[in-house]
Amino acid sequence: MGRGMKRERRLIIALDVEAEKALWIAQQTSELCDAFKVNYPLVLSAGLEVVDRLSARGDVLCDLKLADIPEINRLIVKLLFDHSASGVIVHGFPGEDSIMACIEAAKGDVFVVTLMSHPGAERFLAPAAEDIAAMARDKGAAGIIAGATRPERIARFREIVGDLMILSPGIGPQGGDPREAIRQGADHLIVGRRITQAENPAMAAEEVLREIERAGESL
Ligand code: O7E
Repeated sequence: MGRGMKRERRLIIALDVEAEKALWIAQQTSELCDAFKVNYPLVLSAGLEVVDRLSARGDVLCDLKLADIPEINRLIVKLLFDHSASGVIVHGFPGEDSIMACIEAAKGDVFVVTLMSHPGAERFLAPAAEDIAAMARDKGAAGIIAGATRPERIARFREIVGDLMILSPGIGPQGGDPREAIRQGADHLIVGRRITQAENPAMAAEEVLREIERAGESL
């Protein structure tokens, strides 16, 4: 990934499964996505070596949603890039010094979470999300995360962040519509269970790719 995530497929696959299945899915889908995303369930069960192993198949985005003081964020970011991560995801609410520590320590992209996709995000994140997006832009993040379950907010984030990347999770089981997220300005969809729980993950990924293409054509 270096600095600058690919924007060819516009799909990131969230590998929230155990290690052997994650590696198997990565093998089936490496040509169908721009990156794999790993989160705590995989990293805590398999260790950071799984990031090294996955990186042989494609770019790996480490989604540990860092939310600590700058000194600790810096140590974690360094560890993740030492294990071949291509990008990291951090929370924006701890403030600009915590974000800056990540950006300074990163050897790749830093993405900042703005508005999450679940219902509970309404109370604390929804009122602060645009401010967080502006901070991510001003501090030099590569992009932001904005849930597909509130597509109308994505259009506003796009106005705020200009040409930064917008990655959007929450489609499928969480209720977000891939076409709508793309139409409102998302660059990439982050998709987990719809692909990882499918009998044929590659076919499920191809189906999502067709939806992304169709949404792009109707813009
Ligand atoms: O619902 P699924 O199975 O498609 O999985 C969604 C993935 O996206 C899962 O890994 C979860 O951690 C992540 N996600 C959300 O679902 N909602 C959010 O608001 C943010 C994320 C996320 O990926 O955050 C950082 C990118």
